[in-house]
Amino acid sequence: MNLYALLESGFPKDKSACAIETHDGLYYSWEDLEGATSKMANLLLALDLPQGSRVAVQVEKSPEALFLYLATLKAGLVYLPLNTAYQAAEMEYFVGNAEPAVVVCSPKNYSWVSQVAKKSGTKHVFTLGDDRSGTLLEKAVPHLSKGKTVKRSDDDLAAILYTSGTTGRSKGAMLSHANLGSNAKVLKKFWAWKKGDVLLHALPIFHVHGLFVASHGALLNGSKMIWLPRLDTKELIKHMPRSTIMMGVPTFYVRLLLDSSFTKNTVKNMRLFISGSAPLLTETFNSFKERTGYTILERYGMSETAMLTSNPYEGRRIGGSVGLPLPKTKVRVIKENGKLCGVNEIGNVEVKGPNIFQGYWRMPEKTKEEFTKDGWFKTGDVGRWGGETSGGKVPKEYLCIVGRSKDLIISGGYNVYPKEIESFIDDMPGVDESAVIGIPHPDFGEAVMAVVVAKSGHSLNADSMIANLKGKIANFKVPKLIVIVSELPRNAMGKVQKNILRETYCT
Ligand code: MCA
Ligand code: AMP
Repeated sequence: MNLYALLESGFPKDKSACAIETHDGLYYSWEDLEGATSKMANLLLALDLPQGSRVAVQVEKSPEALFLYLATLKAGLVYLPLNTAYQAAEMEYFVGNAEPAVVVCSPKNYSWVSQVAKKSGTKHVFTLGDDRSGTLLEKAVPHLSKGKTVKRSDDDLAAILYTSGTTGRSKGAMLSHANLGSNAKVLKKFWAWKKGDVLLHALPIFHVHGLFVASHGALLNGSKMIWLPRLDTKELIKHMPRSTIMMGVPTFYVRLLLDSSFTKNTVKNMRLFISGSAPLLTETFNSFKERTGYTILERYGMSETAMLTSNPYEGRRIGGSVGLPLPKTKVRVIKENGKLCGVNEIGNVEVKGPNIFQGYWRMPEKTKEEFTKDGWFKTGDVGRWGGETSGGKVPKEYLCIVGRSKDLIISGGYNVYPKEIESFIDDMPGVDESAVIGIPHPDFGEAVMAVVVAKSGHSLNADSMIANLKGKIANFKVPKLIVIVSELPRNAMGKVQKNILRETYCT
């Protein structure tokens, strides 16, 4: 079934009801949402693209950007969202790898993005601004505001999400209509979406969390969304009294707690706070409970799998645990020798279920490596069942994520792959070598740090290196700190010992 048809089955009968309210006071009814989605879908259909064609989108958050996602589904094409922070070199890689038939970018980026797109053979480049400007909407105007949803089977691709994955360069995780649809249905029930729910939406819509978990929930439940372009604590506090659900990365909760105007009164209408994408510190979990009386529900997932586990809606939510496997999803924790871990034993987390992706785009070998022979996906996360957190004893059915076997930094919910940053730093003049690690950060949870060795006879300046990197890679990947050293610690095999660097800089 086409995922759009599934989502549409949840839209309310009263089409004049509000589907989206924006921060600047605009109201979009369900009729507006369906009409704009159909117009854009009909525009895409008029391009007469072969099945499986990708629509790559790098635009600022707006209701129209969400309608473009829905239109791509409705037209049976494959949606490929891209972080707005990506710069030319990053876009060249994604567009070159995915070879989209359509690219949609912000009007302000048209000159360079269209160059990148043309280089990869993309014929159709549209623009879409966050103020309803751009050629996409202009070209969609003459099209009908009604139309059939293109039939798609369960295994047909709905979206490709680029992720650093467990190793190597960014890979496109291929998600089918059924992968996303099954997860949306499970979450609707598991989190007890109700009539009258209002979702406070301040996440970006180019990742699983904001695009699928949050938006799908509201759409499938026919619920209104209060649509904020980005995290702005004051705006969250302003709109929260009229909302019932919020989803955020841990930084959302850290920042809310720093604001003294965030009180019990702010949350008086809320029923559910959900956190994910990165570990929520038990300190934040406890302080939030103390301030508001609410227990944050933490859940765990990946781009390749959508949501895997969640603390319960009814029942005990435990700080430091990501909860129980979701219905239909199987989770196991495995020792290095392939045996199942017992309670409180640490091992690799592997998963199975209808939500697990179809593989990495054009990387069959990589895909094979990431699955076990008996079909379990290796998450690259390290966990245990039960045990103890600072909140007390954890029941044996609850999963705790204790680390990662993959060399990955998660900063404010964004993944950063150290190898990629190291290669940019190593290419800089005067640099001999570098090692990138994650260090604790009070706001982002983890922050990127680089330890760099200069070539002999050269001197390096950390500040100018940071400034230089800002022009080349997405800002969230740029190290917040660069330290210049005379050499990197190495083991007998000559491998850089990042554990020693972490011990040195993480305290
Ligand atoms: C912005 N900066 C960052 C980050 N965001 N640096 C490191 N990590 C970040 N996440 C940079 C800015 O460019 C700026 O740099 C400086 O840090 C301060 O920015 P600030 O204005 O404070 O940032 P912000 O605009 O308030 O954004 C912070 C944020 C945002 C709200 C945490 O990053 C965010 O919305 N993160 C959510 C990511 C997300 O949705 N992840 C879900 C992935 P300068 O000072 O140089 O200009 S999906 C997923 O992980 C799975 C499937 C799951 O389980 O959900
Ligand atoms: P991505 O594939 O970019 O969406 O990132 C997925 C990764 O985020 C997972 O493999 C975990 O390492 C991490 N992650 C997501 N949710 C949580 C959570 N609640 N606690 C700890 N790590 C998480």
